[in-house]
Amino acid sequence: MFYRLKTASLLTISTVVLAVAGCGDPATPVATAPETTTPNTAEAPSVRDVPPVDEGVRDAATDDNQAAVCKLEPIGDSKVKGTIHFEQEGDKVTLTGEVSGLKPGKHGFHVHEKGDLSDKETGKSAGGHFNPTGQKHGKPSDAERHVGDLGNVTANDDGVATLDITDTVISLNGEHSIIGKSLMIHEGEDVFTQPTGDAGGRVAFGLIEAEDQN
Ligand SMILES: [Cu+2]
Ligand SMILES: [Zn+2]
Repeated sequence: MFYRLKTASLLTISTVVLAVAGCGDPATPVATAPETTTPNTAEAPSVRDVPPVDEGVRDAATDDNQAAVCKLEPIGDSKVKGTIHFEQEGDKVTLTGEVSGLKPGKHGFHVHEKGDLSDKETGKSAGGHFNPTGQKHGKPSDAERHVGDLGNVTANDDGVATLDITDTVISLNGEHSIIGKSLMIHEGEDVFTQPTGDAGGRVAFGLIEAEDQN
């Protein structure tokens, strides 16, 4: 332990702080207190001073989001729910997940322009299809489409849709970023008519949130 005494002079200021703070072991003489307790007390405040990462202040335009998640909740008296994960790789976004409580068959599936889930009876608070480029409604594969046009999901006989969709128009970053927007599932099939595909009522929606991927 004696080798540590060599550093004691460097820790004089800390020793004073330590003494004032009363953090030292009362049974330990002042001269030896810093060698055992100063490193801890010097580190603890700096850890506490690091501001926590606040997901709410992420800037969709400048952030380098690689992953996002959306928890879908039922609208009105539907029983539709699920969790969708988004992963960005280059300009590709892959959506995976499961949605349950659906009627078997196809259901319109879009990113809508607002992340406002306040209207749980109709889902209208989420606004229309996310369309930052001012184009017409279309299929996911169409050159002209709303950025939010993801086509349909298909539920099996048990009412479960398993998603594995790749899209290169939506993004988790930049002008086409869907972070903070909503994901919407409709009662009926998107048949790609204008203006929004005639997919009928809204049965589930959720906020798309950036996720740390560590
Ligand atoms: Cu929609
Ligand atoms: Zn659309």
